[in-house]
Amino acid sequence: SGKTALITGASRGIGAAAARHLAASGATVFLTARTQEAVEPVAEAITADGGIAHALACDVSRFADVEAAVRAALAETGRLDILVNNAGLIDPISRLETSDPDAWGKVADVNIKGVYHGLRAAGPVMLEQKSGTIINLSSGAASRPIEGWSHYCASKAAVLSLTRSADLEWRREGIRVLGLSPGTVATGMQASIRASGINDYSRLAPTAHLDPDWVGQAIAWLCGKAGDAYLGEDCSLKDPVVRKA
Ligand code: NJP
Repeated sequence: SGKTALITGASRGIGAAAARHLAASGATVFLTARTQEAVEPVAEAITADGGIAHALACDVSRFADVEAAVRAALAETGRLDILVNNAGLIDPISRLETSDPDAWGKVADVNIKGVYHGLRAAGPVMLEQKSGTIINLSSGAASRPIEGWSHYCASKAAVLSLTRSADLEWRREGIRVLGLSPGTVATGMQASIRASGINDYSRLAPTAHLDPDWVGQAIAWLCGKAGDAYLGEDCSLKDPVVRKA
């Protein structure tokens, strides 16, 4: 494709799968996670398969890290076509009354602020290019409560809301911002959910889960569609509050 893609949380799970499929489609991929060591093997495997992959350390809860990752991609390829705001966590799962306020805030820092940081760092670059696709990983948990997941449900609802705001402001400038809610995917996150034993999700058999590779494929497919093939929740047309022309 000749495109440049930045994927957060690409050391495993959905992010790693998305990076593999984006690289297979011809994109130069920048894989990020909190440490370079965690993400390096995934990048090396992509390179061994003939792709172009770079591994970077980037804690999405720190804006300076996200900005630096965007700058690194720009320095190498001169552009940024795709951002997958994928990094996220659910631990520690806990009922509200026993939840740890610091841990609750950490989930908000990664799941909500991390996505905002990605939008804030990539947005100006894509606006300048007048093109780009951003995919934010939300969840079905955005629209319903799940016992023990108050932090996660709230954060994923915020991701959808951020997606709507960015899409409203940027779609006319040629940038698509999509939210993806894939369902129950067989990754390390599901292992945490099973270990918590707190609700029905923890009893779902691993065979009832989606393969993260399929979700990665879906992400690459969405990114490959032309700008007019907009897929996603078309909320911005319902009752938009737009800036004055
Ligand atoms: O998660 P997992 P998934 N800064 O645990 C990274 C959503 N989702 O693939 O730093 C930067 O395998 C971490 O890297 P490391 C979900 O909410 C999932 O299942 O090395 N990166 C790792 O690469 C999330 O938004 C399901 O620990 C940070 C990655 O994030 C996304 O999909 C269903 C970080 C997590 O890998 C990927 O989830 C659904 C930080 N501060 C939505 N903290 C599902 N699995 O069922 C963590 O609807 N990471």
